[in-house]
Amino acid sequence: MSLSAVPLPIEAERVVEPPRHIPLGPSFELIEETTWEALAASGRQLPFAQPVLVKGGVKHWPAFRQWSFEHLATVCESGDSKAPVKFTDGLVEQGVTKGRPFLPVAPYLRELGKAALKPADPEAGLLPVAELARLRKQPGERFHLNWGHMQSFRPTTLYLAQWDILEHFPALRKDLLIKSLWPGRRLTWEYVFLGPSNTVTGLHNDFPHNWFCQITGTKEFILFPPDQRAHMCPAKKYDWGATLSDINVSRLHEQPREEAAFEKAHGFYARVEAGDALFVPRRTWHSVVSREPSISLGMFGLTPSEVATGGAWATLRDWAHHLRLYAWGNCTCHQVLPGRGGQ
Ligand SMILES: O=C(O)CCC(=O)C(=O)O
Repeated sequence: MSLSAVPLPIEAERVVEPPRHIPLGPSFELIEETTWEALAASGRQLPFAQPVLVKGGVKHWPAFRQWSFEHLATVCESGDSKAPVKFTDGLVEQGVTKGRPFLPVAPYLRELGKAALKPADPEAGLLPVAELARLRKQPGERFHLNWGHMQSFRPTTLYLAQWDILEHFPALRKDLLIKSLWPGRRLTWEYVFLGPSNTVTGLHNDFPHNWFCQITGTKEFILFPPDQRAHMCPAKKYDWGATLSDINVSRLHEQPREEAAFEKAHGFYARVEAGDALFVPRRTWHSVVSREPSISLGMFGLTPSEVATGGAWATLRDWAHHLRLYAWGNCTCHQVLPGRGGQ
């Protein structure tokens, strides 16, 4: 059987038994939603201190018009670039990092394209669409999310996350109007997230500011400013450029200590739809659940001084890690084999 004929496990496994206990979780308020026009009129400059969702913020990009699962599948089949790439094996933030499958991308993207034809249930998710519409009329109102949703499925295990697509296909860069989001002198680093509905990216923060752009599909984001760190249960597990959390948003009901800490947090909720751009300030804790098959792009942007400080610190930590002096056997970059340290 050829590889492309093997069915890919992109559907999340549904959990049918009724949950014994549904956590209350943190309190939230809606993220500030705005437009480029309103931001320009206000004179506000980057980097913003709080997360901001620019509705339709990348609708002017060629990528928004052209990038579909089929289009990217065709690109991935072009030239001599059919080589398999390393996927993530679902969550890398919590628990033991497992081996990551190497797969060709095009058949996976075609499966996602088929799945994207099925409409998503507007009532499912962390916040039903009707409740979101009500909250938009009540700015500042605090609310809780439906954590029962997180117990209704096991996160999809096959997720092509944080893939540096432009390294493989540099011609795609012309579809991204990067300067429209990151003007001025900044070093940017772009990567895509390609996955089905019900992918879960666990709670973590990144050291640079990030413009997160949604090309197709919808994702739910929860975000917590750096001052909420006391409630985030920072993990000892190592990841380049990020701080991870021991809170597993998918299994919160099984983590009494983490659940108690997390419940004290106050955060922002954002529903990021196709064409939106979300600004995630540096060190903002966040976790992401996809509602629909998605093509998303993250763009870290660093000034030369941020490269010299944050970048140098991350690089030093990385050297120490690879010299086995720091967090060896407890990281997202090396697979842990039974009875052995990281490999
Ligand atoms: O879209 C996702 O699943 C994760 C995005 C994210 O965590 C990031 O861009 O920092």
